[in-house]
Amino acid sequence: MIQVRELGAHIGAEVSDIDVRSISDADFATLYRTWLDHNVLVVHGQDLQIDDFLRYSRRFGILAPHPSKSTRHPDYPEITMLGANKFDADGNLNMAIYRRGAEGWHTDGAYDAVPFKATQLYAVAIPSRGGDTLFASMYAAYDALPSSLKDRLDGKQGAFTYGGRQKRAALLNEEDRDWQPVFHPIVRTHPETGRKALYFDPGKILRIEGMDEAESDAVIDELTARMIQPDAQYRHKWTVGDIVIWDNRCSYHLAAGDYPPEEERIHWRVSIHEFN
Ligand SMILES: O=C(O)CCC(=O)C(=O)O
Ligand SMILES: [Fe+2]
Repeated sequence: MIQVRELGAHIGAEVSDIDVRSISDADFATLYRTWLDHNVLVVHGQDLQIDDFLRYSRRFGILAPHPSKSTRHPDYPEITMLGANKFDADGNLNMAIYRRGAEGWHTDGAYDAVPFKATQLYAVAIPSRGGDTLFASMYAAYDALPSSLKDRLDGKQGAFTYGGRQKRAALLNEEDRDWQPVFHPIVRTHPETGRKALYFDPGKILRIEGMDEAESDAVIDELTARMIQPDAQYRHKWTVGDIVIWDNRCSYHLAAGDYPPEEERIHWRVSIHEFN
């Protein structure tokens, strides 16, 4: 019998007493429902090979290689290696690798025409301190907006690219840096729960369509200030063997990016798209 425990208020749940390598369809359905209800799902104590992790991840959807080719696993393109090769040949710390995901609250995949539904991480090596991942609810962000702002955003599309207004592209190969904008509604209805979320990413958005530049910039600043609701957060402290999956359609996340750089912090990571 799967045990479910809520973690943060409005976001985060953990399940115990399961081995993801041999979970039945009925138990997976419970797990999946728990994930949809809580946006972030934690499973502790798993002892996985890469094939096990891929097989389990494929139960959630279709895996896609990340656009950052240089950080893919050499033999498994669908696996991104977080934290690997963070020192160059001269011993310099590569900040784009060390601080990946730590530059600001974000959702993964807003740069894709169809943003991917989920990201899943498996903890392979964890430092002695620091290196947490923080999560916050997009539903709570939407619910807390003043109604005048909700009205202004109704029906508006955002234009997004990989590097956003800062043109951040350190992890992309040269040939992949010319990113064409894609468009998503800022108020996005979750396709499975039917709930409205503030679909927003300050690091990837270029502008809000249908607003002049000054208004768009002002609204982006306002949404940046409002997107994180303190009472709808969960902070994950990692242990080796943890699996955490988050729903990019209804949650933001942020890597703390603060662990001792000489220590290892390695995760296998997959991007998961909806089944067609
Ligand atoms: O390393 C982390 O804690 C999260 C990094 C991140 O933002 C991601 O994998 O999408
Ligand atoms: Fe991320």
